[in-house]
Amino acid sequence: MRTTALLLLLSLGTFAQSKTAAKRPNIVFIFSDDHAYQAISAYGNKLVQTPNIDRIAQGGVLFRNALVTNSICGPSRATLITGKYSHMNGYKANEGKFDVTQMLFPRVLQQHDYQTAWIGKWHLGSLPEGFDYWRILPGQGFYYNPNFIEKGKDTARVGGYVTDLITDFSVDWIKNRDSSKPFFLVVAHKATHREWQPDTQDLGAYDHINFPLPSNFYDDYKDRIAAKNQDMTIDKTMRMVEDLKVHVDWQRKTGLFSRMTPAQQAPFQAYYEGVTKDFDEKKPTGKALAEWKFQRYMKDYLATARSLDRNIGRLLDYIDASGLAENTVVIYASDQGFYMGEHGWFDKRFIYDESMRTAFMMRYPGVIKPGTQSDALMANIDWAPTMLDIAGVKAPADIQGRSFLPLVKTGSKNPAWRDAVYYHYYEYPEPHHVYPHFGLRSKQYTLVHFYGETDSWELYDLKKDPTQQHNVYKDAKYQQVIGGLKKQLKGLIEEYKDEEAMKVFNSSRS
Ligand code: SGN
Ligand code: CA
Repeated sequence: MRTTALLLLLSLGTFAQSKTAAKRPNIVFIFSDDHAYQAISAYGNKLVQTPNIDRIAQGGVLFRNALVTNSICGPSRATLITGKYSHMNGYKANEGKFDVTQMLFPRVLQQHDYQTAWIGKWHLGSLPEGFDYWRILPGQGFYYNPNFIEKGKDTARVGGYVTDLITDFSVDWIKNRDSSKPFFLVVAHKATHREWQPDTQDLGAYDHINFPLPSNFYDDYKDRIAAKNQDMTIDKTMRMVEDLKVHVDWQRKTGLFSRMTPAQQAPFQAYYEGVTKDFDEKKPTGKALAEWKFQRYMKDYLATARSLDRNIGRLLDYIDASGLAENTVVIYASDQGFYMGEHGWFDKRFIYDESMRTAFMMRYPGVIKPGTQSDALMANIDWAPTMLDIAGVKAPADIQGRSFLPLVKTGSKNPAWRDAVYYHYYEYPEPHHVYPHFGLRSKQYTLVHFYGETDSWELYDLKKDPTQQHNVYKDAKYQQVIGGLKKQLKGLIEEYKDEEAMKVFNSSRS
């Protein structure tokens, strides 16, 4: 009799446990590459619409101050999966092999019975760990007919357009997963990375738009040594053939074009021959050339983003139609911000606004009220601990970020939060000659120290100078502010244990 009761109790226990397990939310993390918040309608862009990305924001929260701690690809990915700064996870630049033997939060999820998968661009040198399934692009990957490396299988070339393929693989994985467990899936797109090759159906989608030049397109970089030293202007750095597809040798089909099938190449070639004709007729030089390049850049970049948005719509439709939506958190984020002609630039890297600030939105039915917006200084070190929080798992002590869930939950009472984000960038000189630098960003200020071949400081008052063109570091009026911010910066360097930065900070003579 007693045994039966015990058995009953035990089985009830198991039932209760599996019920809680079943209730733990799934997490779909859609991660794009170089997709600027300026290019997203949820962030106020009125020239092009991104209705599907906007759906995620409308269904939950949009972060207006989501910041990255080192604005390039590999380091951002390493921070996503460790919740740590580059100097702690060891991946400071896009080079070498990321150490996958360290604590990775997806592995912690696995230990708590989550199924985990990474599909798409990985870009960390080593092969993934902490994922039950993965299918990744080697390195940067290709837009057309890319190769994929699949867990346990050989590398294979797959026919099609990369954004469609990554979405197809993701939907298939969700369909075929073990549905007795909750899951965490990263859908890691290649779009909208350079060299912006649109899907053939999107060619010319924005040709009717004359994009306005950013107010600081012709920035003179006065009083800014690092901005002067960079090699990332649309005018000088952007390449006519590879980036802008003008005068491509279609016979020889070099580089990226070499992978296209004749059926893919035909509309592509016809379209860019039209672009080349326009160029040859106008023969732009000087400012006219810089502006011609800017228009072409915007059109190709945004056409590439069009497929990204459409495919995100397809994934969301599947999540909704399959009944998963109610118990699935959907996140959209870009690995960093990107310049859309501000300061005359493309690319990223700098602590300045357009590269440090990234798109981030999250839909969490029943927990976050649709249409919520947050101005909190949230950073990519917070992404891992937030996802662990969603899964009900305690974050390992060495994670450096914090869950932002308490800030945005329905009925949250404005809990205490950080008032500045620490930043440290390393990769120099190639590919874009941006000096290494560290600094902080608060709601009002950006203070930054450039080091290595230079020893210089900059301060921006973001309230008075939102386009960050006036370095007021030497301005007498700001000396007191600088004293306070330097103390705060030193405190952050200590808190995050950045020994290299501390040495540089202490030896700076300027
Ligand atoms: C490539 C690009 C660079 C870009 C880096 C890093 N050149 O080298 O413009 O900054 O990737 O980008 S390209 O001609 O090969 O496109 S990241 O997003 O992976 O960090
Ligand atoms: Ca990137």
